[in-house]
Amino acid sequence: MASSKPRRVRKDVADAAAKKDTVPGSPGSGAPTLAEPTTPRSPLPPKGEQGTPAPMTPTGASTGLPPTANGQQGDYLTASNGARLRDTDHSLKAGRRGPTLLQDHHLREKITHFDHERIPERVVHARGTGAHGTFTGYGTADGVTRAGFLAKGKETPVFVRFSTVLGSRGSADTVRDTRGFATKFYTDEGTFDLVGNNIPVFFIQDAIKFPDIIHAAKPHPDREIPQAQSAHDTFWDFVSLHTEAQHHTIWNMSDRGIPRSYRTMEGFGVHTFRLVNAAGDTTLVKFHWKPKLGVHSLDWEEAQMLAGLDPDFHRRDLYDAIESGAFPEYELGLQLFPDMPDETFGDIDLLDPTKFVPEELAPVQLVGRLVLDRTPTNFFAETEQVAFHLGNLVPGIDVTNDPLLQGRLFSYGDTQLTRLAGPNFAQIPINRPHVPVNDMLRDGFHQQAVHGGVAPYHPNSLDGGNPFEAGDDEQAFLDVPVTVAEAPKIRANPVSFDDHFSQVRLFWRSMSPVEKEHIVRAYTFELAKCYEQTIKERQLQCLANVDPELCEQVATGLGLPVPKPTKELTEETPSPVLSQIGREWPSDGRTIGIVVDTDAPDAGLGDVRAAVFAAGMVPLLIAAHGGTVGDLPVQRTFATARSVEFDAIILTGAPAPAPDAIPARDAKAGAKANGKANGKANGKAKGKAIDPRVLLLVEESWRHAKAVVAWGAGAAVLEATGMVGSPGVLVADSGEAALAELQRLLPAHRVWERFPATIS
Ligand code: HDE
Repeated sequence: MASSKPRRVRKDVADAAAKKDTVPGSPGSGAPTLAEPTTPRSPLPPKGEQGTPAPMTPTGASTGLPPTANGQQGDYLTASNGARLRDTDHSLKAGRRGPTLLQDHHLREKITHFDHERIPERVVHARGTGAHGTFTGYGTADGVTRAGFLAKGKETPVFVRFSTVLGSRGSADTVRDTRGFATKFYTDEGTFDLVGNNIPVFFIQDAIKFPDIIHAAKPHPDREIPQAQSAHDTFWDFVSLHTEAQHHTIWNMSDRGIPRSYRTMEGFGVHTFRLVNAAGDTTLVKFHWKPKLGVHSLDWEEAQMLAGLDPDFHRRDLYDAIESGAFPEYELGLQLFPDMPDETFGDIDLLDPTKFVPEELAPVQLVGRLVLDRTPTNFFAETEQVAFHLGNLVPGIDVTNDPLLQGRLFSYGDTQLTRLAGPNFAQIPINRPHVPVNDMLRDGFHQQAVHGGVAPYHPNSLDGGNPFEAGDDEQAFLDVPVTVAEAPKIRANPVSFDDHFSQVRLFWRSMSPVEKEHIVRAYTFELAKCYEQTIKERQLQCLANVDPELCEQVATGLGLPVPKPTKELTEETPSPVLSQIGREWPSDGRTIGIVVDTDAPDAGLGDVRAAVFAAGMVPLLIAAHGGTVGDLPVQRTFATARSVEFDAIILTGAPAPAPDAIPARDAKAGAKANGKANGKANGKAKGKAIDPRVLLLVEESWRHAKAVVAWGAGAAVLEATGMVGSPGVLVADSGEAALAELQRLLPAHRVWERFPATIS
């Protein structure tokens, strides 16, 4: 019979067991498992000023908890119930060599939680990165909208998530793809989500086609390749059959498909929205984001190299810029159109999301400024759990009947039900409005609120009629009472939606010769990756309907016949603003690689580095080994530096190869062979061998049209590569002069004249 007395461990038995079983370093042995940490101390403070905003309850009231309240608190490791833990390194076993006990609740909790750490990634835009910031209104939109966050001087906290569309969460940043640019404005009138892309048009005109385009663009269902690419048969099969996709596709094939940085990328709301002012007057609008640093892209070879060398390139660039104080900035702009019954502007149907309105016809009016100045404290909690929704509108902004927009109004809330496991995703801290929430939504998975009252229905008398509906003059959101024409139910588009080619041609004609060449190369590359001949031919037919020269060049590259157009080639007026080339941009935040010879550092090195920094750029010293040169830190070594990271190179020396890097005999033979090939690129100048990694760095920079300047001993590198005299490759008299040359070259982003285009 079991004893009714509580069981006690006899001290003498416990002591004996401890003695027998104890090994140094095991719990209970008296010796710590590791030398440190053994003393409880406060958890790490949030990064700099980066504490998340104090958590709000779903009713908007602050919990009064410190900023990290949803993270770590207190000194001791605890279980999820708050009980302090003695040991988290060993499971509870029946003896040292015995089986693990089911009763080990800490083991089960730890592993169960881990087992469920992953949530489904977004079905599109899975790969992304986010940042916090502030939006400040200029007050210039007051006449057209009553949205309070656009008022003069009004500051609104925001969270932005940038993304690619096709790739999985772990895919590379620099793939050729559309980029998402989604902004959550936590306004005083509720949350407003502007969920845009870096391309102002979309693949399809009706939301019902979204699963089709995405199924076609995602990896093939049998082998699940290629990852994050459009260069495959199913993509080109769809876009060549469904020709309304051709406009978006040419933007993707242009340099816009491979942005240099999220900081040099435009954003577009794509659809036409409707603004309403205090008097109730309406205006149609298209939203634009204009980056302060201008629009700039990678070279295709750079993009491909980066996908392997630094798949996190855009993510890193964003964080580095913010953490170094070079805060990314964008201005919000509006293209405004009279709200006429036909919802067109000139002959452009404003409800067709495959069309844009050239800025020359409707200028972008700037209405506010966005500064991103804080990186997320926790990627999962913020960037991964943020849930955008086009239905998050504020008074003064309403939707139109764009059939793509209408479908999106459904999709964004719906997708979170699976991704964030239930209907209460708006209560997750990053999604919480910064105003009181007083909804009558109740219960559901992961409900965070403890709702009071007994009458979550309207009207009620039991809760005193609370909460009340807001009157028109109490900041209520009003649906604009747009007249809906009496019309038959029908599955069809407006006739104007049938024009699939005129704006593709407009875009092509707006490109500079070098950009046209890039587009030709992109189509040729992508189609050459397709296996099916009929798909290539069908896409060539589409290109024939865009422009004969484009079609001919791509067909030549593919070795296929050039088809004749089957549509009239309309005379489109170019929109010069679409070109990224030919304008000048600020050089802020650009990364300058400074090559240093540690054996003979130039005396002016420190001054140049300081001057680059003072000019608002990021100087990175590159040398044969880590450590310091004088008192300057070496930030990259020849082993870790690749040209793709830098916007320009300054050569302050001609470092010799490491003594044991290349056997002397081979170096000589190699130099001889190279010398024969091009006369100069023999890795030697004036008899001195140069580290081949430096030569590679400089040659790649040259191939990618980047400025390379040298002074002093650095000039020998340029001589060795045979580049002197090439546009944008310069030998200066001093460090100061070298920097001045760089500053002259950088505003154009690249030295485009180095490769004169052969296309007109
Ligand atoms: Fe999206 N889109 N989309 N989209 N979209 C999603 O929502 C969808 C479209 C865009 O960083 C999903 O929360 C449909 C246009 C961005 O979290 C999903 C249609 C534009 C993001 C969805 C479109 C976008 C998304 C996946 C056609 C530019 C990333 C996860 C009707 C104006 C947001 C999620 C973030 C994400 C559906 C078309 C931009 C499935 C049905 C046009 C930037 O709901």
